Amino acid sequence: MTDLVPNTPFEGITLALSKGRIFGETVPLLARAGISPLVDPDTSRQLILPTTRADVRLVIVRASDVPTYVERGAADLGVAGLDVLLEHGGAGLHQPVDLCIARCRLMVAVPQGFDYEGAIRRGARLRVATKYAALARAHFAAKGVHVDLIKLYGSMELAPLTGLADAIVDLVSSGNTLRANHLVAVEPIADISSRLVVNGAAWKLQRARLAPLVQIIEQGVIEASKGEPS
Ligand code: PRT
Ligand code: MG
Repeated sequence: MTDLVPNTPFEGITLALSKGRIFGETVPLLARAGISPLVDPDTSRQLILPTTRADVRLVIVRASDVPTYVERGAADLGVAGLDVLLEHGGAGLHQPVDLCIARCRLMVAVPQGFDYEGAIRRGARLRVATKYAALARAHFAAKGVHVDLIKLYGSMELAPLTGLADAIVDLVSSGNTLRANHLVAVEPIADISSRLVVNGAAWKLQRARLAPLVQIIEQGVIEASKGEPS
């Protein structure tokens, strides 16, 4: 088996993934390509995971760190939410495949009963808590709404409940988290899914090395969308 001691040169392809929903939804796509991790990141503390293909390994990083690993060439490929790519900028990254996984929407949400439209009509200055400061700033600037952005790193839903903010900008999938916290979505900002990302320079210079794996993953996405069994 490939030696995975840190700093050991690895000649194969390195794919950066975050634990949790992206890992969970990417694994079945990779399995269609004959690639399965040999270690479960939920039970192991290992961050470099060998796979059933000796020439492919996975590295486990924070979701928001995937673009950095791929941009700087520490990983050849990565899987990142469009939210992360838009917020991060995505410069230097080629995005060949929409994996159509980890779908959700980036939304503006406010406490139930808060008159969002009225506040905007009155030209009120809104305090908006979010992890997505760049996306939120661009959204409200395009609407001509004045906002004080409050940068948070998680649990945005708590901000309006404690008086920290009037509104939040966050991802919504089932809507259960908003409901449980007496919040309501009032405005969509973007439809989100996860994308395969490739280092832009590597995509030009090492296309022959990377393209077969990208193609096989893309094929898996197409088959999955047709509901074909893996
Ligand atoms: O959690 P951690 O701080 O480690 O990092 P992360 O939140 O960036 O990672 P992770 O694994 O939670 O999310 C990775 C990616 O999954 C995101 O970048 C999105 O592209 C995608 N995704 C899809 C989501 C959701 N759906 C989602 N529902 N990411 C987060 N959520 C959160 C949301 O922020 C809110 O707190 O789930 C809650 C709402 O869910 P519902 O189902 O109650 O509406
Ligand atoms: Mg999370």
